[in-house]
Amino acid sequence: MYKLYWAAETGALAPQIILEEVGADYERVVIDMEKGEEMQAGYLAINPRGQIPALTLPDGSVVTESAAIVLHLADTYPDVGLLPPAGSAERAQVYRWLFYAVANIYESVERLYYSDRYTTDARSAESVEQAAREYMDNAWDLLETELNDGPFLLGNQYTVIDAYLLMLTRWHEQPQTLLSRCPKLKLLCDSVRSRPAVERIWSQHYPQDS
Ligand SMILES: N[C@@H](CCC(=O)N[C@@H](CS)C(=O)NCC(=O)O)C(=O)O
Repeated sequence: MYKLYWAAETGALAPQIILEEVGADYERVVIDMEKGEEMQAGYLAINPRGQIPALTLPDGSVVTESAAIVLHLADTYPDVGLLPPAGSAERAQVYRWLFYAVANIYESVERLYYSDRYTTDARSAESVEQAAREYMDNAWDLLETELNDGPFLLGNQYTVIDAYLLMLTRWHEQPQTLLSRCPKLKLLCDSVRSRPAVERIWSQHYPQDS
């Protein structure tokens, strides 16, 4: 059985969506971030970085990094078709945009919400945040110009990148503003959001939406 180390509204969302999509047997292990459990010894033994998510595989080994987790799960359940065939041009696009999202959008989320880590001068935290906001918006805008008609990044084929992008949009300070500025991204997010696997778990992360 898989174990997903989990907290609401975190990077556990995309892995959990993919666990649901593939029908994997998994246990959700809730880490209370308000109590700082992610920095306590028990969890640091799982993820020494003290970040959510982490996934333990049925053999007991640990995978951290949300993008690695979704790729691994898609590879483990190839018949579900959450990744195009290895070596295909379509798979390359999934890699391209997943790495882009991690390197640019997730990264700017970290700078925005953990600005103190990105400066040695507490007085400049606000300017780190402002730069992160602008960087994030530019990164989303570039993605929007590169998206096709959809509904998903690869057109009709739903893949792991779609769930990942939905997760990232929720961390924008004003997700509705973002999505009204980026209609192709909005179609993608609405299409992922309405999938039964996503419906099943959404309220665990965002009870305020129901
Ligand atoms: N690169 C990691 C980032 C994970 C991450 O930053 N998780 C956040 C929650 S969304 C977290 O645990 N933050 C606590 C911290 O960094 O101290 C991933 O993709 O899994």
